[in-house]
Amino acid sequence: MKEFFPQIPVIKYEGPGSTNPLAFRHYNPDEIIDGGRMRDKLKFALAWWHTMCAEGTDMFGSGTMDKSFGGNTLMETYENKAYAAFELMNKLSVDYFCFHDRDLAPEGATIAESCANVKHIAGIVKELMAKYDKKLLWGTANCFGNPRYVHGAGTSCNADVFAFAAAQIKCALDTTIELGGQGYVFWGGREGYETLLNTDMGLELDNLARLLKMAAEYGRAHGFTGDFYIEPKPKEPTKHQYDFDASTVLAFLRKYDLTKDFKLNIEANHATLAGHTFQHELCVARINGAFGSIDANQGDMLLGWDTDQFPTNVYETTLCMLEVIRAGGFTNGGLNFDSKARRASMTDEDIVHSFIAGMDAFALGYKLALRIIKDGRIDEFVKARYASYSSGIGADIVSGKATLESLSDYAHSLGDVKSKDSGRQEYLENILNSIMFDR
Ligand code: XLS
Ligand code: CA
Ligand code: CA
Repeated sequence: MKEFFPQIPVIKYEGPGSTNPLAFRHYNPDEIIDGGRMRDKLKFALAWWHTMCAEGTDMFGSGTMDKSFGGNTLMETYENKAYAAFELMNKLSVDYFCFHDRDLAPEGATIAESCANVKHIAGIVKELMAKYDKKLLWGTANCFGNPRYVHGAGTSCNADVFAFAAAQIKCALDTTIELGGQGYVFWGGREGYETLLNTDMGLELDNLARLLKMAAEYGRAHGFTGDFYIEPKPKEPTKHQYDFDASTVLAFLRKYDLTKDFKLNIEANHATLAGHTFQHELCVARINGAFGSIDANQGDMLLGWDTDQFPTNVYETTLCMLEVIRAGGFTNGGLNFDSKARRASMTDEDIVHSFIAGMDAFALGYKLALRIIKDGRIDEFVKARYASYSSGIGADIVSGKATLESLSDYAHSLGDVKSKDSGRQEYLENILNSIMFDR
């Protein structure tokens, strides 16, 4: 079989002392960590759209990278993307991948042709999955790129467009099931609005819920046992995306009784666009029993858009993994690199450096998160901070025994109360640094 990246070796673990740029220093796929192999705990996934398709175009210029992989026809190009993807995953010990229908295969003249194209490439992908022992983390449908979705898909003002989106989702879901996918993602794409002067928000949200319900019913009836996810994002492409952040999505899922089938796919860059930290969004998902999967990337804090950079900030990966551990680890979800090499990083080596950087940052973050838990000082501080709720009046509040009157009587008996409990943020930040760096 043709090799697409002949200059790239199989990337090996060489340990923290290595200066070989084509080696892992922290990700050691078969090493046991926290009771399992690192590769099974981190569940890294390649995002087909960025790695196999994105050519570095931006608003001001055309592509800087060639992702045709030597294909002479459109279909051959997409076939080659599949072969190249598995070669990369194999060389990088990335065990999962994620796709949109449109990344796998090009759109045809009709929905039937488009779906046949997806099924054709999925046939090749299925064989490659068996050959390389790779798995599908999640699939999704691109219901935002084609101009027909200018007003949204599930929230479009045009019922024919809604039906078209349903057909596309059915095909993408069938493909996900056929490939044994563990998840199916809905990212709102163009589900949002620009102005309320032309928008019936109530109807749009009701319709979006109808579409999700239909997808869940269809998936369950056709053997899909994985998780459906909604991926929150506050803005881009529309000014106001309906799936603004984790809390907004949870309210939506509860209103429409969708919590049984849907969890959250939290993306780091979307969290920061919403004005939250990545850790905040993960925590909201976790404490609401809705933690599902992660789109691993990072944004640029000086830019107001979705830059989808490979994650290298070890504070972020550490605090992220702390949340993942607290959530009990991944079940159907994993860490999908919804990330791309910068436009100016245009060589194949840059793709590999990007993955190594992201994977090492997460492997290191995982080890550091375990160290934080083992150290125990931060957890102990938090526990002690709320100790007043374990006995006396606090225990009555927590158990539901206390009433407004009983609390009023209690407060009157105190006469006055002062809070002298320091939050000790700097002390804790110093502990965090000490756990991360003092060795
Ligand atoms: C775009 C989203 C998208 C989803 C999948 O901003 O991150 O890539 O992850 O549709
Ligand atoms: Ca994403
Ligand atoms: Ca993104």
